[in-house]
Amino acid sequence: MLRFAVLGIALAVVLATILLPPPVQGSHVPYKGKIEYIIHLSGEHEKPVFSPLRLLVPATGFLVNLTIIYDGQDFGNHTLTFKLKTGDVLEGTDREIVRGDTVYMEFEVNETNKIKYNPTSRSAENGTLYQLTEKQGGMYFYCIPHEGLGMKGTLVVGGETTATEGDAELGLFIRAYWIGLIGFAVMLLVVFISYYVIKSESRHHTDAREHQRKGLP
Ligand SMILES: [Cu+2]
Repeated sequence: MLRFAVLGIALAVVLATILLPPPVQGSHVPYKGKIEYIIHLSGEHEKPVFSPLRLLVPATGFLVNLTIIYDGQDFGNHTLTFKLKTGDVLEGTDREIVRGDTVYMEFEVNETNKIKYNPTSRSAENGTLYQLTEKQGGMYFYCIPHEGLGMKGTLVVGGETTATEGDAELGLFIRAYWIGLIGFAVMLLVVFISYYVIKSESRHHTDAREHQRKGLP
């Protein structure tokens, strides 16, 4: 009886591994992917700079996550201010960054020429839509106190690089691969366990028969 139960469970697990769809990870996420940049506020040839000064976003529909670290040469306070060609400054990006600070910014590159940005909660949900400045989807950022010293950078959306998008797809592929491999390992384990349980059960029967043959109670 136990043998059939174990076989049944083993079969169910094997069938479940094969037939059930793989778990969909992050299916609720509305964007295509996330790109993270760590920007250091440092100095070069006695001039303050953003490092890197060029942020590439592979395509629209990406969430951009910035970690801004002021750990470099002391130039007084900085800002990482996004500015449109119209002259409008993205709300909240004019905040001064003191040396030793780490500041986070997150925004969603929404359409071909728009970004959605929420300066307060770090979440792009319910943020404000800002028009980008160039046809390619570019946008400037600069430091208010050091703009004159050339402390400027650009955010470029689309066209320039597809490498990160490719990496994102590769990441998903690798995840699916591992899920498959773990599933297969679990299947093998179940088969081995069933084998040993059934084997021990038959030995048990032999013992029982031996027991009866000897005429023991
Ligand atoms: Cu500065």
